[in-house]
Formats: sequence, structure tokens, C-alpha cells
Amino acid sequence: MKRANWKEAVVYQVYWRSFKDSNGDGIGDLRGVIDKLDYIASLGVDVVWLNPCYRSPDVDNGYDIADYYGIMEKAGTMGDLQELITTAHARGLKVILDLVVNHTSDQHDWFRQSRERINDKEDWYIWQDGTKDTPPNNWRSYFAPSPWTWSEERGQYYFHSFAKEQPDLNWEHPAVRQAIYDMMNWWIAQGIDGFRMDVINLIKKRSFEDVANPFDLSYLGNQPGVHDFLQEMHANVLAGKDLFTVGEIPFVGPEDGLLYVSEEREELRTLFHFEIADDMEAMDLLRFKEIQKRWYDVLYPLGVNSQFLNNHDHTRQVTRFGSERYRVESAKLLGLMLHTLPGIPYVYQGEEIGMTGIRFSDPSLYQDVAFRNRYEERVAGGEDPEVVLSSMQLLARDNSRTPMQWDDTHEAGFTSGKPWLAVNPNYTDINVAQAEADPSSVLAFYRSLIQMRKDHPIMVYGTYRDLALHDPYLYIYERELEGEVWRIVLNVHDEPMQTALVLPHEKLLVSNYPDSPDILRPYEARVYRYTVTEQK
Ligand code: TEU
Ligand code: CA
Repeated sequence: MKRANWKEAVVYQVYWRSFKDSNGDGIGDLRGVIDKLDYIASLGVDVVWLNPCYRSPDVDNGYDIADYYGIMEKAGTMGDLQELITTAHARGLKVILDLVVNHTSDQHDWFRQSRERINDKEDWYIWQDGTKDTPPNNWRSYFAPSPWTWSEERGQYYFHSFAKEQPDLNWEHPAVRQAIYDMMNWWIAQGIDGFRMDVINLIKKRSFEDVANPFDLSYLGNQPGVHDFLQEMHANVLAGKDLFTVGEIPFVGPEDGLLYVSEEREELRTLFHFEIADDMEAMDLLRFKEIQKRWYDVLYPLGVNSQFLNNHDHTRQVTRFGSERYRVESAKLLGLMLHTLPGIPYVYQGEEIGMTGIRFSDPSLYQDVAFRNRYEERVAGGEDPEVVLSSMQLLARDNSRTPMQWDDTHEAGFTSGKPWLAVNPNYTDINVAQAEADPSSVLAFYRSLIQMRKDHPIMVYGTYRDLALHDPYLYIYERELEGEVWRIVLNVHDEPMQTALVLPHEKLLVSNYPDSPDILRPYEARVYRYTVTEQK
């Protein structure tokens, strides 16, 4: 694999509305992020991914953009964002913005004009004839029963992959594509370092015929022709610039994934696939290992993967893939795994202190539009509200959106006011101040993992091989680079386990327990190091 700086990066995701509130309105904001840049830099990360802060009616927490050139009032001002970028750069941090161009808000001027068929915007969105109450096909949207909403004004349906307030742009129209490229170039001129591209494989639509199973949403993405758009985007925007780009690509396996990120194709640098986040409710280690192996075998050396187990859409990793009972141990194990698997690690705010998910017993405490729409649809369909609630708690997106837990004071030190989404009550035990004071905290462990990546190119460039592919509890793999081998031994289980694959104590480089007996304790994670010429 060719070496390049961006491949060595660790990315820290800042969901600003839940990070730090600077003015007491209960909503995190850009000034809050600026205030905490020293903390972010202290983690050792290289890139900050900022969730969307553009002007937006905020139906889907910023993923419904009304003006790509403006800043949402809740977040702050353009001046704040510029200061954030400059201050981050001064600390050696790059800043990438969310690029949401599959859809806009229905409040965007473009959509208003398209609805009114004025200013040549008639075909900027996807309109279909039909009769009210009979949508053009049987598809589903992510966040609503149908992806089609009737516009009284225009007397037609418009298409939306997400909520009805998020109409999809018509990428077939050259003027739409040009407007997006201009906007991207404008942001690059403002000094940003790249983009996280929201559902970028959805921009190309297939023909709108009925499908056999409307609940398998894969017909929404990854359609032939999507690469023509991405190559055009590359040529018009990205070519010749050292930008960090990561595509959010649901419904994709490694063969198609490589088409997006192969170094020879000039589209994106790396991608998020969803074989874990969308398709595995809890840890299924056999499947997890199979996914890692398959992606490695296909992608490398021409493409680079991304590793994440949680983000603002997906429940915190300790709760979903680890164990709240062994919270500290499992948080460290999952962190160690993410940083030693091939691919770029993404740390979602709060992950580095082992924050956990939440279960609200009152459905009205959930703020997320996806949760609310789905909950209402199911209850209206006659299901028992309590059953609906309990079935939705584990994967609700608000699990990961509760405010960052800074200390044990009022509202976890997140705001002096009332937070927009309830703080997790465990903030009195789990918070940054506590973690800073404890040398054996998850936070200290994450810092050492991130530092290790800077010191050991093997973590980025080493080959990968699984030594125990069929073991349901132990994940044991090796990375190898230029005669050096790291053996990672993970007990992904809440019972003690034994294996002949542990190595002598003197080869131990890192561990999440203070000693290393023969037996592996619950969620024990070790890294051994040896050279190929050495006796194992
Ligand atoms: O998410 C897209 C999206 O819904 C999926 O990729 C998601 O991870 C999963 O499939 C849900 O099960 C992006 C944003 O991350 C999300 O916050 C937005 O709501 C969405 O796009 C629409 O812009
Ligand atoms: Ca605020």
C-alpha cells in the first residue's frame, strides 16, 4: 500500500449540538467547539468531522439544508466557523464538513422555485405525475412510509429518500451538479480540509418501478451511473487538492466499495460501509470477523477502509457491541480493536470516555425525526405503544446524541441551561473530569492508542490475517510490516477464555488489564509484538 498522510489519520467526530453549549440556550454550538479544541487536540487526533451546521429548519438535525452558504443560528455565525477552522489549524487539526447533497430542505430556495416552476429550477428535484393518495410506486423512505409526497402547489409528487422535508435533488440535471461543485469549491476556498459525504451513493436513482420487497431499501442506492457523477465531482472539485474525503455508502459490499475508493479511479479516498452498523444489532463476532476479512481481502492495497462502531446515528458501542457491566474493559477492547484493524479509526465524541446509550421510558423525550415518524406509524398501525417503544430503544439514534459529559456539575457541564436532549443520568460517574484524573481511564487508553498510531506505521500499513476465524468469542489477528508482527488477542466475551495463541509476557506491548496471566478475563485485550525472525 502506498503511504500517504491521510491514511495515517485518526478522525474525531463532533456532533456540535451535543458537544458544548457556550451561551446557555441548551444547544451545543460552534463557540463551544472552539472552547474545547484544546481538549480535542489533547487526544492526538488529526481530523475533526463537524456534523452539518448550515442554515436549516433543523427537522433532521441539520441534514435538511436551506442554505449551503449560511450557518444555522443555533450553531453560531460564519465568523465562528471561520474562527473554529483557524483555531483548529493552529493546533494541527484539520476540519472536514458534512456535505449533504443528495437532498436539501424543502425550505431551500431551489425547492421553492422548483415547486413554482420558476427560474429554470423546474427539474432541480424529482417530480412525478400521479393522483393524490396513490404514490407513484411502492417504495419506502428511510424516515417516512413513502418516499413520495404530494405537492398541492405543483400538482405532482416529489421524491425524498428521507423525511418529506428533505426532497432529493435531481442529479441528472447538469445545472444542479454545477451548483453543488461551485458550493464545494467555495467551502474549500474558506479553508476546510475535506468532506464527509452524506449518503453519496444515493444521488443516482434507478427507475421507479415497484419492488418485490419495499423494506429492503437497497434500491435507493448504489445505482449504475453513480460513478460518472463522482468522477465528474472529482474532476471539478477534488483533483489535485489534498483533501480528506469519506463517503457514507450504505448498501455496499467490498467489490462495489472499491469502485468508490480505489486509488486508480479518482473518486473518494475512503468510505463508511454499513455491513456492521445497519445489519448487526449486537456483536456477532463470527460475522464481524468475516466482514473484516472480506473487506480487507478486496479493498487492499488499492483502497482504504474506515472503522467505526458508533456515530450520531448508531447507538454507543459499549451498549451495543460491548458490555455495560464491563464498561471500562469493553470500551478499551473496542477502542483497541478499532485502532488496530486495517482502516481509518473514527472516534465519536464521548466514545473516548466510554459513554453509554440511553433508554427513555417516555417516548416524547426522543427528539429524532426518524424515531418519531416510525413510532407514530407503528402505533397508528395498531401496535401496542409499549411494545413499540421497547423494540425501538436499543437502536434509537438519540442513544448517541445525549450531551457530552464533561464533569459532574449541572447537566454534566454541557450547558448552564436546559439541554435540548436529556443528559444521561450516569454523568456523575462517567465524565471527562473524572477520566482526566484517572490514569487507568478509557480516556487515557484512547490517548495511548492514538499516539501508538503515530509511532507505529504497522497499524496503518501492516497486512492483516485472522488466526482464529471460526472462534465465536476470541478475535485474534496479526498485522505485519517489514519483519515486525503484532498479534492482537481479544476476548470479546463476558466470561474468561483460554487460548494457545497468547504469547510470552515479555512480548506484551499493550493490554487493558494490569497483568497478563495465561487466562483471558472478560473483555481482555492484548497486543503482542515480535519479529518474524524471532521464536514466537
Ligand atoms: O445517514 C444516512 C442513513 O440513514 C444511514 O446511512 C444510516 O446510517 C443507517 O442506514 C440508518 O439505519 C445520514 C446521516 O448520518 C443522518 O444523520 C441523516 O439523517 C441522513 O443521512 C439524512 O441526511
Ligand atoms: Ca448554544
